[in-house]
Amino acid sequence: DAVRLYDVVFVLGPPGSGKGTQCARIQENLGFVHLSAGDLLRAERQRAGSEFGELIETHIKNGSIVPVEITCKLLENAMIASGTAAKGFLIDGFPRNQNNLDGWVREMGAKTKVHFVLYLSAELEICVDRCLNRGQGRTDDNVESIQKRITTYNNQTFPIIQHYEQLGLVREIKCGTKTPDQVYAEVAQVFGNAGL
Ligand code: UP5
Ligand code: MG
Repeated sequence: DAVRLYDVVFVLGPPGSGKGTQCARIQENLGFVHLSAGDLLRAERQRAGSEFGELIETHIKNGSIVPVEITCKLLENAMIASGTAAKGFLIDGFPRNQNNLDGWVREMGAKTKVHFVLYLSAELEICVDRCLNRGQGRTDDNVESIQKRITTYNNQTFPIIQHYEQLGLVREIKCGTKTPDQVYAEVAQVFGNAGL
């Protein structure tokens, strides 16, 4: 059998920058399937019989990053489960550190083409407010966890964005003071320019 080459766009940016919000719109309008690594980990945490539930919750509360073996498997399973209709996959909130990137390249590098990284940037104070006001009962939407998420973002995730920047693959949209509609208008342009 020919190996299917999955089309992928990574979506990165600080906590609360609007990754999930924009991915929902891209999925609806452009035919991509939205896979949030955080949502997949939260679902695995709740799954009866999961051997990883406690480990995942500890990482989420501490704003630290779950080992790539777990996250990458959840992503690959979700890609397989979504069937063949998807135009491509938006991978939201991954890869977040060097371990994630190495694991992805090892397991998925030959099966995927990463077209670009959509980088949603926003001032960190705005991001904190958005997380605190989200009201979805997330165990990491408290001041202490948010501070830890931001530290992890600065120390571990931003270098991954810089890595892709050096490859010419980053498309940045500054989102802090824009409405979701205004951000989406720019997102749609980025995808259009990429022919996606
Ligand atoms: N909002 C959105 N856009 C707005 C706008 N333009 N103007 C005004 N308000 C706007 O948005 C956040 C809130 O802001 C919402 O209320 C929204 O309505 C509003 P959202 O779209 O949810 O932002 P998003 O960037 O998705 O924020 P999220 O909190 O999900 O980002 P994180 O990166 O912190 O969370 P994630 O779920 O990706 O990860 C959580 C944890 O899981 C990590 O800390 C880590 O512990 C673990 N994890 C891993 O270990 N590995 C992974 O690969 C992924 C996650
Ligand atoms: Mg999200």
